[in-house]
Amino acid sequence: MDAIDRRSALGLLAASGAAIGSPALAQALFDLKLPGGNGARPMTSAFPEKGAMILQRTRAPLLETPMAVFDDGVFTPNDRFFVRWHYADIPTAIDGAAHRVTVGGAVRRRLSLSLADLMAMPRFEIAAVNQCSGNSRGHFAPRVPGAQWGHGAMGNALWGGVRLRDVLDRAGVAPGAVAVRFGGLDRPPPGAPPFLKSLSLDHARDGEVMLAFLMNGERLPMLNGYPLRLVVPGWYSTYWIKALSSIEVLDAPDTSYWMEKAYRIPTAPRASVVPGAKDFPTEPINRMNPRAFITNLADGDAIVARSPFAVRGIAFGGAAGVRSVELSMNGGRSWHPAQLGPDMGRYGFRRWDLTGAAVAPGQYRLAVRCTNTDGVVQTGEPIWNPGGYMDNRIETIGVRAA
Ligand SMILES: Nc1nc2c(c(=O)[nH]1)N[C@H]1C(S)=C(S)[C@@H](COP(=O)(O)O)O[C@H]1N2
Ligand SMILES: [Mo]
Repeated sequence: MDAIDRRSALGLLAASGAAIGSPALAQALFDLKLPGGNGARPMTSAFPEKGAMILQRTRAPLLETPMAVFDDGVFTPNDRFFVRWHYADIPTAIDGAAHRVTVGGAVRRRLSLSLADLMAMPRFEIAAVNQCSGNSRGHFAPRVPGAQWGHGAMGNALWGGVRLRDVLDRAGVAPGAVAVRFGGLDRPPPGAPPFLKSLSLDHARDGEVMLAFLMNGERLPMLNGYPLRLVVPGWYSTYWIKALSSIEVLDAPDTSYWMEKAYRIPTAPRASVVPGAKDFPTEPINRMNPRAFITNLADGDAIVARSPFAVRGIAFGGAAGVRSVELSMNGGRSWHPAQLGPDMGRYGFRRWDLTGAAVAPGQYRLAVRCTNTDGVVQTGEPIWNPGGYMDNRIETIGVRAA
């Protein structure tokens, strides 16, 4: 019952603007190595329930996970999990026992469910990557506005809670309903649209979309949506509404701001258009694409020449599982299959590793690519859209064998 009983207070957050600016808490700089420079960010440990994070913005908080954290295991620890909010007015204290999520709109019975109500329902658990639509945006060339993330606006957790389908069935979806809209406890400034996102009714009822009150077996950190969040496996986290407080069944498609105007991608292969393009058809961002990263070596590292060396990392298939991961030692001219770690669920991170053959002294460009179970493979081709979304270009790093 831990997930209900504890009352969380983020009193610190109110003061964090001041706290983070103070020399005692501002720590070393972390260089995200963004193309064109300007990648240095302070590290901070000043946020409640969070360890050392890369500070992208204080209010509303944007905290990035350092790549080395992903080397420790496929489940990202809650205290190192990235954070992203749109509006500064976020919940800072929630009494879990008093929290309610309402289910309304086109339903037979309006519901107001407590966490205890949800905990009494059949449980569901799934490993899934939560990745911001704009993860890696800082690597776009030419640059686009928005958070200049490196690759750490992602994380994988084991989410525990209940299926959205079961909640909707309890309310009874009215005939003719087409979509379901979700909102949380954060508040927009005057005049700005509330952060609401919606899914088609079929998607909402697919048995995978869930309401999570557990993250890696513990209650969610306040900054990651305590006490309850939506989890949409395989889809970008813009839909994963935090501090979930309202579920609204709609009898017409959602035309509100955050679906109609924001988080839209070009309807084009890889959501990519010519830089600067403006007039192109768009659609709401949706399924994630495959990605792979090297986690035990960073750009500029040295390896020992004439001796086998270990390379490892993580991969995920996006809206599908991981079929294979391959490593190149020559910038992508030839590829070697990596060994995959245990499958912890198709929407989660998958470990990969490979023992590189002994190489002569010199410079090498390592590249890693993932193919998912739908047969989609990463490429090195440029990707560009004005939102800075869906980057999944092949990751490469330079290493020196000496
Ligand atoms: N209530 C609420 N939920 C939200 C958001 C928000 O601003 N408010 N941002 C979304 C976006 S764009 C992202 S990337 C994820 C970030 O989840 P995290 O902070 O747990 O990593 O939350 C999503 N859910
Ligand atoms: Mo996001």
